[in-house]
Amino acid sequence: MRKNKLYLSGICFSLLGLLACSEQVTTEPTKEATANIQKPNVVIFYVDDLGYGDLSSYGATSVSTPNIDALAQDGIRFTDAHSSASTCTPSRFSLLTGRYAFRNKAAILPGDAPLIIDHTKPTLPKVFKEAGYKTAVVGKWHLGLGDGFVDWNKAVKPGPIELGFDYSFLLPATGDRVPTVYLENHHVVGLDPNDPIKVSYAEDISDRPLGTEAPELLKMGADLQHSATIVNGISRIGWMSGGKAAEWVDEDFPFVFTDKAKTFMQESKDEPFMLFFPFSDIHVPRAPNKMFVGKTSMGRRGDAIVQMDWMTGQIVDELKKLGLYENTLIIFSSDNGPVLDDGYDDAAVEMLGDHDPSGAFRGGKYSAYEAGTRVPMIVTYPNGIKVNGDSDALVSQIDFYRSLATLVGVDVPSTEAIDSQDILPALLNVDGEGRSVMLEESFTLSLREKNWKYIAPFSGETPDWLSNKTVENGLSSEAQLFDLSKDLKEQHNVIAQYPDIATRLAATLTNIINKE
Ligand code: NG6
Ligand code: CA
Repeated sequence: MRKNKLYLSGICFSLLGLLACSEQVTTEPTKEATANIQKPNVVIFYVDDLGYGDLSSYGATSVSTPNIDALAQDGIRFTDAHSSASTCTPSRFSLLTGRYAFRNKAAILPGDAPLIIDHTKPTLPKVFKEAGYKTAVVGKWHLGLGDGFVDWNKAVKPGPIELGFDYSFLLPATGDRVPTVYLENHHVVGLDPNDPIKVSYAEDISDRPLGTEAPELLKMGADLQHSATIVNGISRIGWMSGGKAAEWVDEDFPFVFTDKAKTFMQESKDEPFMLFFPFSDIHVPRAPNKMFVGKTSMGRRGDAIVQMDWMTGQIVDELKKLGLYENTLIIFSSDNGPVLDDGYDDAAVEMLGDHDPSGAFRGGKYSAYEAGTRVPMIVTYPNGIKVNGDSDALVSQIDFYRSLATLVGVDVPSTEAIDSQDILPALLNVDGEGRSVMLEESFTLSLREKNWKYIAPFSGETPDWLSNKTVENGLSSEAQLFDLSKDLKEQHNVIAQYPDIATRLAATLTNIINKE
């Protein structure tokens, strides 16, 4: 059984300083004491496919992200922070479970996949609930729903509610996958019972035109994979029929999602809350609202970054209006590295100019190289952070689980969240220590140890769509070793010079794999 600990936050930080607070008081609090303690709210902004170099606070000059930059000014800007994987579903799986996705064979999911997290087991939102928090997820899900075949006309479950979120408002899979409807808690929003919705990833059941048949209806062209059912002038992966009244309009996302998040915060302002806010931006299809069109010279992808920055500002402003900003720990990060062409003719490549979405790193989304997982990460918490600035601590999003559990005073047994480490000191102080070793998931596995980066050999078959991509996936049938202290861009495989280091890192990787 877990034991709740009293974790001093808020007031305590200003009175006693950080050190006193990171040492937890292990006695059970009295009722009066608990009433005096203001537990911090937690907001996790989780952008889709945002690269290390995509923010002005991380060096971008072709796009300006003032709202996110203000967070960087006010908190800690991490320079060696990582999503646990270089694709979306595995990263989200690890963030919410504290376990590597390979243990669950979690890969990119179709839009009708069952929920891949076991709802009978502990999860990050359940940790928050145990600490007395209200919890919500608003935005892109992509972790599957239901336990097999989903009937979208009935209650869709298990899903986030069963995983420990009190409220959920979802884009069920990705913007480029059907169903193109919102799911609020267990139900599709605005569904007309006389027009039942059906979804298939196996056969064409579409009652709408397809991208392959009616390209004249499209706002932008797409590859074959993204050329099935057309909704809102955008062809998608998968087929859908019915549900006409429930269709989303992609250009409305910035308002729809921020409104839902604001409402949740307003309704929860008197109790501690945790809000997980995964954006649909800047994943394809990029369809920014007209308010943001033309705001950069980079076309749809750049404008989607501006839109995402605006949404971040809206939510932070609401926290400020509610008087909650000081006592809220905000984490801003991305689920994987950047990609330009991900299936739609949105001119992301042609209009890039001299913008470098990967920053100084090699690769991008899907890649075993650093840019696959090294992403922007900013943490603010005015009541809790002692020293602002840049941190080069090695941190992984898989560590949110144990770090946030410590923050809210919940003990996590060693059998739970087995891959997560408590790195709360690094989240609260520029000098706080991060990890000594860190695993990165892609189509293979890699291991970081300080300046060393080992990439395990890949023996599987690279999917065609991945081989065709311009992004360098970093896969090789031979093991690779890079010294990032001299070769940040992973150009020189030095495995022949340092065979012992490679052997040691490979052994550490095997130990992690065999952990359970
Ligand atoms: C890929 C899609 C890509 C994107 C990705 C998921 C093809 C050819 N490509 O399979 O467009 O949707 O899945 O991205 O279908 S992620 O960020 O959610 O992992
Ligand atoms: Ca992603």
